Amino acid sequence: MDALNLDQLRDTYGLSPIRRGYQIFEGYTMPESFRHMRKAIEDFKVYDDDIWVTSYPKCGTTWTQEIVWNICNNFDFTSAQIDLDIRFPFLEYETCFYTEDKNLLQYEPGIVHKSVEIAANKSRPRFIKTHLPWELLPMEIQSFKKRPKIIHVARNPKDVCVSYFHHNRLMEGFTGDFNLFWKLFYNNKLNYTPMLRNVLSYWEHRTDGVLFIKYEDMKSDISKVITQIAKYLNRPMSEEQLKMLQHHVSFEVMKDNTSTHHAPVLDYLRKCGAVVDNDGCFMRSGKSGGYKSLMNDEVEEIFDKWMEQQLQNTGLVL
Ligand code: PPS
Repeated sequence: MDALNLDQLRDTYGLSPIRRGYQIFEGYTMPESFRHMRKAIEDFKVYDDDIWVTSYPKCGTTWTQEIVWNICNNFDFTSAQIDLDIRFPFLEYETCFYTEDKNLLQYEPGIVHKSVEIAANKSRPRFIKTHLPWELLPMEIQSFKKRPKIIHVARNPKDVCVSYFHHNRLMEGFTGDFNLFWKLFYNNKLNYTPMLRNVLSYWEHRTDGVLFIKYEDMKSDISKVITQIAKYLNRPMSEEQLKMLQHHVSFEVMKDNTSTHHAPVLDYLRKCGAVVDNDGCFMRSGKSGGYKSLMNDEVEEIFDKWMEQQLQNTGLVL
């Protein structure tokens, strides 16, 4: 399938009232609406005491955010009941779900529209989530003029692809099937792709103070990763606090914790007509290796070769 066909198919199955088109910025595919806020993000004022969680979508961002926020907020699980999107704003939310339609904007829960401004005006220390690659971050970070804490979480691309497929049907108006979706992902037609280039853009900066963690390590030993994050953030914690946090961020507990489900945004997207999978939920399966439910051996082999090629000589294993 050639690139032109894929562009057409993406526009047939991947557009909605909150997704008008796509455009390339610094070699990364983004919603075309990113052009409205690129300058504001480039010029975004950064503080040394900011705490950023960065990731390619579906790598464990929400999980990491909940851990980081609680470590930095004295394990105050009562205040943690406030919606995560408010506690820990998503810098480019407005780009992902863009509309100027006043009929739709009336339903916006005050989190999405003007997200750059919302993040800028949070009280310090600010907690900021972004899926942007290093090359599209504020210039003050790229130039090391400011040195906020940056925690990047990565995940195996096959699981990411499957999780992103469900996400696109839940939140981004994608009406196609997985057979089309993986080709769009693999051929860098989806938001924030090329995925591995995005991840590597942070991997390359792990010696410049970026903490790089993996979803798979969180699955296999969450207390070890929580301890690693707390150490990076210079926040000592007791054994008891560690145990409480471990419980609070377990999949079973987070699945019932509506403050981490993006419920207000999902409600808004539903009203915008962007939810295709009406039975889906944000906390979906929370497994490593779950990609096998949708990805056949042939596609898996294509992904394995692609990963091997992209990651060779980088030292990164996903
Ligand atoms: S997003 O939309 O990009 O912010 O999504 P993100 O939070 O990065 O990733 C969502 C996936 O992470 C899973 N998740 C968890 N897994 C294990 N334990 C916990 N606590 C947890 N919290 C979120 C979530 O279920 C998504 O993965 P899939 O494979 O779709 O289930």
